[in-house]
Amino acid sequence: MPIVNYKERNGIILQLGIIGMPMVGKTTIFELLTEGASKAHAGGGKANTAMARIPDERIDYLSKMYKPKKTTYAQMEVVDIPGLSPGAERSSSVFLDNVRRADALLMVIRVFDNPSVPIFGDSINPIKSIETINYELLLSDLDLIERRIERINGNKKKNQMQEELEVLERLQAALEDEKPLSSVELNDKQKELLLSYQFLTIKPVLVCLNMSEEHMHSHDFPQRDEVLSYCKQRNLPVIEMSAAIEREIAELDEEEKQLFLEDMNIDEAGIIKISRSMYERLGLISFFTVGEDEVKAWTVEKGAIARRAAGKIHSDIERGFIRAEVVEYKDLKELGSMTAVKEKGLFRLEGKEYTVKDGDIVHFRFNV
Ligand SMILES: Nc1nc2c(ncn2[C@@H]2O[C@H](COP(=O)(O)OP(=O)(O)OP(=O)(O)O)[C@@H](O)[C@H]2O)c(=O)[nH]1
Ligand SMILES: [Mg+2]
Repeated sequence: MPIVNYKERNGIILQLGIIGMPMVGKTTIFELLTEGASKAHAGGGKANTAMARIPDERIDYLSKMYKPKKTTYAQMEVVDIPGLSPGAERSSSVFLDNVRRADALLMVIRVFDNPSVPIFGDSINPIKSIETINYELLLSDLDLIERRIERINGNKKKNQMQEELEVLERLQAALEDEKPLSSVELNDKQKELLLSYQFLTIKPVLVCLNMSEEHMHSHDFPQRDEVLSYCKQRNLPVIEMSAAIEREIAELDEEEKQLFLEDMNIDEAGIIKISRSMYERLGLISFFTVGEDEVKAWTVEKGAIARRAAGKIHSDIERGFIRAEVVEYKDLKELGSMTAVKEKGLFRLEGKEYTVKDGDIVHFRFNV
């Protein structure tokens, strides 16, 4: 499991950083994810940042059902991170700083073949690209660890820092072995110790293979098996998509889009897979609140109890929590109305220690 500091992030929006070699489709995917959002086009080597809504067909459905004044999807912030310059002495600080800030990384890898887009390096080589990018992140962590170890060794109170030193040395060994820090088994106390370092290779990574139209049609590309098994061995989730196709269909309405995807032999748009996969990787779930005013998706970590979920909405609701009225989305969808759900006895009252599930529709009773 990745080390994620939920405590620190409570109330803060998730940030997904898009990284990759030059000219692989990063900005195209950024634009797709943040379609329609107001964008802060930074320019001058700075990162572009914008909000992206996390597509969720459950929210689409609930919104049709309740016809609320407002429909709110879960959101994330997406950053199009420039400045990865493999082969240079060091990656730019713009690159590293932005990676450091991100909660998760989308690694865009070029698979598409397009004679009019220059290739970085000698040829299109997904495994080599993944290795090169990982190496940049690894070097940055190694650098940090070496400096810290040096400082501890030179410290008069070195004896009191034995535990930290031991962990750092284990991490150093992993990095020297070209393994990301996320692969190192640590206990909770050790994880706590490390949170302050903001290492890069503990961040959850999704690999996005940016394929061409022909690849999508045939569900294949050169060395696909090798690439997939390479990622599997390293516990890297993979999303196969074509940014170019998705850009083409972005203008279409939902129905046309679906037809087009079917025609292209694609089960689901890549950008939907990206947000779902990121949620999974970060151990997050959504619960919903519904009504005539608003239908809304809320994000909490898996395992969150009802009181905490209430606190996402308002601290008053957390403090004055009485009961959570819970209905499962799948029951509501199956039975078609809240009345039918209640008649079937599928409406529950839960206490503050109840563990919220993905897809719960919740109404909190509280008093202040
Ligand atoms: N054929 C094809 N071309 C693509 C695809 N995705 C992106 N391109 C093209 O590749 C070029 C680079 O795309 P960008 O999205 O700007 O790539 P980038 O990674 O942001 O590039 P830099 O920011 O310059 O490093 C553009 O001309 C895109 O139209 C794809 O899936 N298929
Ligand atoms: Mg770009």
